[in-house]
Amino acid sequence: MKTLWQHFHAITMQNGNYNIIEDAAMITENGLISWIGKRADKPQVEAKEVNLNNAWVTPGFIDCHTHLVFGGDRSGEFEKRLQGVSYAEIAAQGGGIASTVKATREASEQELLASALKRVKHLLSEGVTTLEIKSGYGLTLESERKVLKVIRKLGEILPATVKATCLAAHDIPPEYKGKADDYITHICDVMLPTLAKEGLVDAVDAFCEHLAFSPAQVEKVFQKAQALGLPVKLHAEQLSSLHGSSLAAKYHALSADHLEYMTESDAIAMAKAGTVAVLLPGAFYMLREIQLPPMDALRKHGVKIALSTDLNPGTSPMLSPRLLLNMGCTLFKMTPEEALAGVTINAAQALGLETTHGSLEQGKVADFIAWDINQPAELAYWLGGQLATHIIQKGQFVKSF
Ligand code: DI6
Ligand code: FE
Repeated sequence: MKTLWQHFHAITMQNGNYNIIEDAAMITENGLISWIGKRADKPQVEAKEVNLNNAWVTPGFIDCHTHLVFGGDRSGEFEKRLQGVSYAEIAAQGGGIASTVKATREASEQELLASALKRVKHLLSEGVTTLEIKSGYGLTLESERKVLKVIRKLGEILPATVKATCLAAHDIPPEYKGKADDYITHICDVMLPTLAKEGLVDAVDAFCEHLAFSPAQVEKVFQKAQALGLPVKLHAEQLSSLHGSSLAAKYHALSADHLEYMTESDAIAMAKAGTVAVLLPGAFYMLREIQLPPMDALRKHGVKIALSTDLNPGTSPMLSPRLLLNMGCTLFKMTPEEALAGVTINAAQALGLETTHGSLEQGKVADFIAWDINQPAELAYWLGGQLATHIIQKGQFVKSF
């Protein structure tokens, strides 16, 4: 059955720009967009008609970097940081990622699923129709598998496309303290091959930083991922410059993420490789960072820029993709148009989904949001508020407000 959607203005995001079609119409069929254009030009078809009441319509939002499956609660750490204790100090005292690892290992699959559902529903009600979720709070084969299974389950039950990334190289687990190389060997010889074979992994990530893994250690993980036919991505240049983003580019990574400390030479390498720069202003804001990602170098060399919540318990408890748009603009000096590209077409590319998702074009998946706004810039302008009126995934209403 076809559906004809009309009486709306489309912000198509084709080619990364707004590419607005005023007074648009769209035909969807079997979950895909079979036609989109000016209402006056629409073909004659037999279809169910939906009137969107002059809403503005964007592609569904894509959150391409989250850690939303975890046990425990770190709001107490937030209070500590407000009293002046740094993120690194908290980590050194056994808090930080290690405390979430402990709680995640102790939680059952059911508990992890229930708490993740509570968080993810906020993202979905602000228009997220595709998201990536990382493991990385288990750090043993069994507990990484448990988390990845929860991620697969979320993909089955949510009205959203969910990609699973294995981030076993997120931190050095307590049983490998002082033996990071041995843990990397375990990841490469046991964890990745096993989890990949079980069909639980769509991509492989690592945390390249002084307090986590060196570029040489990350490279071993990348080589294994490549041998298993899995795409890679990397947490790089968040707190210091180790040129992890250039290493990511060398392995044709889908994305390098964070990037505050990246250099122009990293940007050149990423542009050449087509590696997307995923910026995470939530973590920047929560950690009160002051070093901005090199926006001019990214633009100059034509690196695609995506934005993501980084939803995680330690550095970015961000439940709102619209607040993310605002932070991309206010903190990282993006334009509202760049910010919107960052949560649509460029985020799709960061997940390897740019041919099927991220813009309103014929042949793409019919994931879209209707907004009660008068100008596209309002999406990034209002701080909070309920602006979405309808969320449509694969051509079906998921939620109306
Ligand atoms: N960078 C981050 O910002 C998160 N992970 C990472 O590699 C932090 C994760 C946490 O503190 O729990
Ligand atoms: Fe992250």
